[in-house]
Amino acid sequence: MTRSGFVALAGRPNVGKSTLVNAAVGEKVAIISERPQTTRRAIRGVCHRGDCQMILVDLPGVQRARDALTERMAGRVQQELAGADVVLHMLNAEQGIGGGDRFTARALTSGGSSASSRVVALNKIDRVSRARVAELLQEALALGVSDEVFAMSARTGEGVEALLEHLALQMPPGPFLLAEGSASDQSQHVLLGELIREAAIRRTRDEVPHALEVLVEEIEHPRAGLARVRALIWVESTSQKGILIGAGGRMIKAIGSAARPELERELDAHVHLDLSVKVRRAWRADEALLDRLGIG
Ligand SMILES: Nc1nc2c(ncn2[C@@H]2O[C@H](COP(=O)(O)OP(=O)(O)OP(=O)(O)O)[C@@H](O)[C@H]2O)c(=O)[nH]1
Ligand SMILES: [Mg+2]
Repeated sequence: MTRSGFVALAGRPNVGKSTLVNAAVGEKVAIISERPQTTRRAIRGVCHRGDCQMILVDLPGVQRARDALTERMAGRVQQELAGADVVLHMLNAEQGIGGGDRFTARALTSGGSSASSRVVALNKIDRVSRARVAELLQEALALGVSDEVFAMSARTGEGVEALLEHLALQMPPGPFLLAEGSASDQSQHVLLGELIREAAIRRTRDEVPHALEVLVEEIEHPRAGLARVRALIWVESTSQKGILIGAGGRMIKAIGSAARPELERELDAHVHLDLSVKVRRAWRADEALLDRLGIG
């Protein structure tokens, strides 16, 4: 008898939710960066353990909504948490447990889900001493989210398998929900756009990472082994556009060079990448546009 279900990942920005999803799936389905609020969409990553199919739902970090974009992100988090078989609350050992984690813990414990359907993971234990891990595990228990607290490092892989095995045991009996060969539910256009966005946010700072979005307009295969990808990077002001293009076009070239190997791996072809930067004022407040981008 097979088992299957959804595990939704809750936690502050930057705790390593997307890193864990990629580790569980065994390929890159979600982008990762040091900048908080990297993830904007709910991404379903497929993970098989024995006769169990787990669908890990990577979610944006919980935060205060400031505009239509972040409001949609927060709304989607609530919806996914309510619909999951198990909620995994992730904590960051490097930063310690703070107000943001307690806020999430309260939201999870008041949400009507039973304690048995919640699990806590203390991530980034590669950054702290064993004694500190023991201390943080006690603090994690005190959050009251779950009695099941796992220590792990999504980066080194330590503790990841034990966590996944535990999660798999929580999945209810049922047929597989997604085709066995698929790694995620994202369209190729969205995934390629995300890979380009990752290259761009890793090279920018302050408000710029939050102000940019990438739209893949066209993926062509002019001949076997060659793909042509045309993408637009949106920013919100002309000064941000200047930053993204850079002196003599150096920045946009660097973003393209960093993204191209990722796209090539994904498309299994040599890639011609045509990137342009466009100012789209207040796109984060444009509801119709956010619909088109599939956010929320
Ligand atoms: N040292 C260490 N770094 C980690 C670990 N897991 C993730 N990171 C790093 O932490 C940063 C944030 O990781 P993400 O996976 O993007 O975090 P997230 O929770 O998805 O963040 P948002 O999408 O913004 O909510 C990245 O720089 C990762 O490389 C870990 O176990 N150890
Ligand atoms: Mg993320």
